[in-house]
Amino acid sequence: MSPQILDNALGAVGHTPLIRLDKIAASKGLKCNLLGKVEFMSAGGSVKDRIAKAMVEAAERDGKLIPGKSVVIEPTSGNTGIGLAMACAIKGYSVIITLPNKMSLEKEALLRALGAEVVRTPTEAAWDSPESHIGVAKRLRREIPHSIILDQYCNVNNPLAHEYTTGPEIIEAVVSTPSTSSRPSTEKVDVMVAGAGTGGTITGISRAIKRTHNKDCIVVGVDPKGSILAFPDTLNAADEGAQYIVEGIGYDFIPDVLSRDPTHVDVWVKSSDEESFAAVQTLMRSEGLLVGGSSGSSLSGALRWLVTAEGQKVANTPGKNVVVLLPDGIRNYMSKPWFLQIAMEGEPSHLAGIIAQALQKPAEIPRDEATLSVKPAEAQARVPSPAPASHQLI
Ligand code: P1T
Repeated sequence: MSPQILDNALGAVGHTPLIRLDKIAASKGLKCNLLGKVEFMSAGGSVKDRIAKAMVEAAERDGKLIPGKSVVIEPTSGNTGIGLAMACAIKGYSVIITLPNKMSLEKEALLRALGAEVVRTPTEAAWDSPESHIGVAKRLRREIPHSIILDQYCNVNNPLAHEYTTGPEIIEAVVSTPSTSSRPSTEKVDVMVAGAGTGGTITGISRAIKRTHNKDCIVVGVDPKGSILAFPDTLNAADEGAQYIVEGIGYDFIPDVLSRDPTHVDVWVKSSDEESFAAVQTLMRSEGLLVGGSSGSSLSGALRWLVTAEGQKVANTPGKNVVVLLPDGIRNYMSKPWFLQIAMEGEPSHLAGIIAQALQKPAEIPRDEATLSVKPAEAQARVPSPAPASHQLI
């Protein structure tokens, strides 16, 4: 990111860090480098800020948006909506977001805070029914003057945003970190792991890496059980149609912007809610990274692939770089039962027992400890005089 003053928050979209996941790698016995692309550090809090900015700017270049008049409508699992609402707040367009019921209250609250209208739709509605988030968006577009759907499912600027920004950022971070004896590196992206929703992220990053950097990079797609995006289709058969809790990945149709061509996505892994949430907890507790549910899916998918025959060759080679995309942050999910469970009902730390024991002792405080480190006479002398009324916070 430029060290200069930014024109507005859109200047702080993307430019996210690539961070070593050393403790997780060590705990799994991996010799390769495990690296996380941490997208919650983008201005709107997710990887989808990038496409929102790109789609709005492209529509402006094409003369399709008029400030003060245009109404941007978008069906989304929330993050694209947040990016669009942010861009439109800055640029002066109205926004309507159609959002399936399963998506978090936090996303709806953020959207409304940014000035968007939010219409909830039934999660179970088939994508092509008039009740789905896509169907409702189309119905609104027919009725509302000056409205437009930028359509992340078909818009070429979705994968292009990742081909031009996310992919090159990953490549640059890897290439510009020299190999040393204590931290060996091939200085190449050897494996790239990402979940798929619209598929724009994985398709765009794959193109950037394979076309400009390493044509032999193995791109691993992660698709939740219940979705049909993984290829070949036989991978999806067992759980097709099953509901899952993780937000943002998986669909009941194949979006136009997802390339399932094996030259783009080499191999697919199916993920479960259970594994995803356990991986979120590991990312928080081991690496201090406050990521969302689909980041857990990416990590658990990566670890699952690294134990396959092909994966082990990478896992056992020092210096190989495995990059895992971590699409959003826990801000989006703070009220979700799965998060409260891992946060509030997780294994207590070793201090819990010590605290309980300490507090069982008599509550009386010995005289010489009454003011902690300051002796009574000294403490008296240091008591500050009350603040003037104007400084008091009420
Ligand atoms: O759409 P895609 O580039 O494949 O990214 C998948 C993805 C992963 N994780 C999270 C948390 C996401 O929000 C998404 C995609 N989100 C949308 C499609 C959306 O409308 O926000």
